[in-house]
Amino acid sequence: MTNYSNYFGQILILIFSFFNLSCNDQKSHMLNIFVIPENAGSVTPLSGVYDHGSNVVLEAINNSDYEFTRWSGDISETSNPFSLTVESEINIVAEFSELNLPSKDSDGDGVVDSNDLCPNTISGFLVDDKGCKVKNEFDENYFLVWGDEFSYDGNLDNSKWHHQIIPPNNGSWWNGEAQHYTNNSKNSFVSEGTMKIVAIKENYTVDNSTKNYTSARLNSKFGFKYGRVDVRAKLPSTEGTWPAIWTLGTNINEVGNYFGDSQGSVGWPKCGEIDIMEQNGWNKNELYGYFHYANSQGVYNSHGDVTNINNTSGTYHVYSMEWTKDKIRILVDNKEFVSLNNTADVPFDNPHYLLLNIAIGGNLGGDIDPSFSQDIMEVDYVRVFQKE
Ligand SMILES: [Ca+2]
Repeated sequence: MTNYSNYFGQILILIFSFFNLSCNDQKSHMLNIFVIPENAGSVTPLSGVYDHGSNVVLEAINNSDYEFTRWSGDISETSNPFSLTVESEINIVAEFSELNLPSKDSDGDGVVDSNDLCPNTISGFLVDDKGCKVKNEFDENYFLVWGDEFSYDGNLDNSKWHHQIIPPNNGSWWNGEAQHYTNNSKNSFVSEGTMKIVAIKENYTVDNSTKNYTSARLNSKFGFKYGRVDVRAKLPSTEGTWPAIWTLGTNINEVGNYFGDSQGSVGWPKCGEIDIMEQNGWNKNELYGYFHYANSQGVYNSHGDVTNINNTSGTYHVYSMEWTKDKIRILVDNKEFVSLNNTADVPFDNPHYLLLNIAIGGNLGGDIDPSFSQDIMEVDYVRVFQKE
């Protein structure tokens, strides 16, 4: 009798072997790669499907502030790169750990984490040496965003200040003023913790236009919309000096100013002007705070007031402005003396920059003391604050 069972058994083995062989030949497997912590780094290659028997070289690449620790999941390895043969579906975890870097500054405020008592400072605010925002001394809702303490010597900090020196009105400045503005260090410099703007009686020629006085007119290289400005200053006292601490819209199209046409070109008075501090040349016991602007019909308008003040050249006063979407207030020594409602009819919702200057003569300087030789505006600090 033929042994069918043996014959059948051999066929079964053959079929099984063939099936098994062909399966293994064509089989592919999923390689799943995970990174912990998620933002700590990456692995090459990425997760994917690999043929059975493939050799894969895994390399873990750390992001800054992290280092690779080990491979885990279905394997346990520390070498990197690491080579493995794919023979089944495999899950691999690349583990990283955060470096405890002495130079790490998580909130990017310039103070390293180990010294930072306020490690989550919002970008845009300046901080003290403890990494904490600097509160306004008059209003705790405001924090420092820009300023100059003038704690250096020599030329003004070029990263903060622009000298406006091109006369915009046919070789002259506006308002019949008698000076040229220069970037000469004798007209503006920093010493002993304060910045000096010095108006000097001297002949000076620009483009064939000669004036008998020089001075400086500074633009902040910083524009801001809403906030509080505090400038602590002593003012010149000589008859004919017209000191000013003020703002213009960064969209003004005035030739030679810092912003040029980079933020628009609407012209004056559409750009808006806020006079935080002005004095005339003949009464140094008066202080002007004024707003000049074009109303919503494009018509020039102004609003302002005058207040009494004593000893502006002998003692420091703080000249301030608080600007919100609802109101603009002008203050001296934190006492408001004029304000403007910031309605749809006034154009004070675009960024402004700061100007500091001494003009000589002209509309608000008036007659110049014939014995004038020079006079100074001395500025202890300029600070701009905003709310969070
Ligand atoms: Ca920090």
